[in-house]
Amino acid sequence: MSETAVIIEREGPVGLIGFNNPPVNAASHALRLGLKNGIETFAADDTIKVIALYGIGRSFVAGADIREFGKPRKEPLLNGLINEIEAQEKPVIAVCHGNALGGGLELALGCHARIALPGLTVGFPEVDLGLIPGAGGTQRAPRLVGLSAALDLVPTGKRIKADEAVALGLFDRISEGDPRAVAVAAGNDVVNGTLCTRRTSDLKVEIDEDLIESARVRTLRKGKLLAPQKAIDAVAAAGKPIAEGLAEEVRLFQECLDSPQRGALVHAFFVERAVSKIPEKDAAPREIASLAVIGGGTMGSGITTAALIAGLPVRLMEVSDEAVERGRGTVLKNLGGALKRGKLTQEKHDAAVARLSTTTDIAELKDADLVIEAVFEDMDVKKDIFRRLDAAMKDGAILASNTSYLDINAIAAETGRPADVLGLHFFSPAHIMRLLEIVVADRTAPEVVATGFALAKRLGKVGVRAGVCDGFIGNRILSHYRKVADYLVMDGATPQQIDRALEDFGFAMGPFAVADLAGLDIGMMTRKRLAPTRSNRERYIPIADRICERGWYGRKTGQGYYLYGDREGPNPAVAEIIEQERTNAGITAREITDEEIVTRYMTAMIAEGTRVLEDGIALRPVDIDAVFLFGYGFPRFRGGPMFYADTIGAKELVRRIETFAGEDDFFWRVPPLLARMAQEGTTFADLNERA
Ligand code: 3H9
Repeated sequence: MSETAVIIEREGPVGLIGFNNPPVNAASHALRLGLKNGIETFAADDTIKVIALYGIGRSFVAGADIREFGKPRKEPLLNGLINEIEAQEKPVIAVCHGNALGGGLELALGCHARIALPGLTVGFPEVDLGLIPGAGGTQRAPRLVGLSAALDLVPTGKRIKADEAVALGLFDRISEGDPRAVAVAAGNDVVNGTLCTRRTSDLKVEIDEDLIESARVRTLRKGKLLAPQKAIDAVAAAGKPIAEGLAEEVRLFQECLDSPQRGALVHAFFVERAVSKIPEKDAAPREIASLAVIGGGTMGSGITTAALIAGLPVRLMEVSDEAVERGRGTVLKNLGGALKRGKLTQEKHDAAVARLSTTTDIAELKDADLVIEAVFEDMDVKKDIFRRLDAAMKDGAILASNTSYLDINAIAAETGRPADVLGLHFFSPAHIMRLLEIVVADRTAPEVVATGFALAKRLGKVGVRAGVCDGFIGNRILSHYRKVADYLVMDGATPQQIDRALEDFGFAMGPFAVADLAGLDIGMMTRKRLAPTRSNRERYIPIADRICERGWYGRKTGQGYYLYGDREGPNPAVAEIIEQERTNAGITAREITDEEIVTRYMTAMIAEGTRVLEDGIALRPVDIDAVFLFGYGFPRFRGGPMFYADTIGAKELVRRIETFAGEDDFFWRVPPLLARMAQEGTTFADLNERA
């Protein structure tokens, strides 16, 4: 007998249960039903002496089916099923390949022996989804690997490979071969006594309160997530009898399941995958076997580093031998850093270095399949480079600009091949930040867009499709809501209060700390560039200009909003500048609460995000969420700005904007789309579903 999601077969004394639920064998309702049926069938069959579970396709089981969270639960539940499996009289073994994650690993731990295939990855990624393992993992893992190793796995979501899993005692051995064949062989080993079986629950674990306490301190240092704390609580219960520990786990799992963080983190998981669903997804990408990068500054060398790490040969071009050497030096430093952090082995590091070549001659780039221009933000310079690239590059090469703001249509128009031109906007440091905005100009060919997405994947980045406008998705929205921080300072808050309030909300860094890090001269250049188009109705805050006039550009000059070096802390001279500017504008500072800071900042972000959707610059709300989660340090446990917007609701957002418009009806305008949503009672999630 067989179910679609589970294939049941007999091979002599071995009862085989094969999971067949592509693409990752998530433990969906159908899979659980099939598994239960298989176990019961073989339990009642006297010819079967051992039951072996294995995965068909890419994986053993990648965990519970994430799509089922938040919906009514259907029996059999995974935790109960695993307990039943462990209680079986006939030995049940798990043969795992690909991924055994979350509930998949828990299923294996409930079996009586575990075989890993080489290449297997195991771990408890539940905490990344705002959950804890809820099917016995917090009780069985410590029993198998001890408290210390369990605390290194369960609250962290860390994924480990087969050899480490065996070394820790999580798995019994590694066997090579096809999963089904290994399952048959291992089953026979159980029958002939060469593979021992036991129940994990029969093992005991000592709970050392000091270890628990230090895990709590370590976890708290990492931020405001609920699940890792609950995971530690659950592991701490592993010292109790198994039934009590399992009951405690169920209680803590439910607490996490009901928390808003879980909804946001599950959304963030799907965001990363949803953004690759683009209109051009069926176009065949061009092959990219080599890259050229123009510009060896921070961005150019970061992009070069990312491509070298991904295995691509890169030719880096600069204007002079000295500039080439500087760029090369930065790339080597970046690669050295990756080696030190364990991101690269020595061998891979050396191979990456060997793939780097440099030149000062644009003609030498001609054979590259893709060239990325990453020089400073000056339209004339970029146009000149694209004219020269058009003349130099082979037919079919893709010409990309890493501009953060400028008009890709205007750049493409300088070439005789606008269909081959697009924007590839990396975020600094480009070898670390995961976001890549793929900016599609009016005439960019579908296969060129598809190539951008293929490149993002190859570089381990999250590619997000963006349309052409000043700043694309991220920087356009940023330049809007960032003004709110300046307005709030002018009206009475300090930059430090604003940073703290937004960091408490969950941002990795507040806007003034970020400005100091990026360099205050960058904001100054943008303000200068946009000055001719600025409306005289726009409220303009000159504080940042006053700071820049003193030559204070933030971290790199030792001071900005904050002091750096030996005298860390808020810059007292900036407080004087603020005071002076308030006096000049006739403003008396008022009391501003942290709540007001977050409310205004987030409302402005959502309002501009809505306009980006109205203008078709972002395809869907999820694309905006992805940009902010992967490029702007937006707190993952809040799901992204548009997901967060739904937790407030369109009606309330409209009310807020209308209230703020009482003070400034130029900045605070209700986007028509938001007004419509408020009227219809719809959400950004509805827009995602409709797209
Ligand atoms: C859990 O187990 C709770 C239990 O403790 C307690 C229960 C009581 N469910 O990533 P990919 C989809 S919590 C549903 O592109 P890859 C994914 O959305 C769970 N769907 O492939 C995508 O769909 P689409 C703990 C899932 O090869 C497609 O599969 N487990 C699930 O790059 C391909 O995914 C996890 O957190 C799922 N569990 O990476 C594991 N997983 O094609 C999360 C994937 O429509 N998953 N999908 O866009 C992963 O880490 C990666 O997907 C994996 C494969 C490494 C498995």
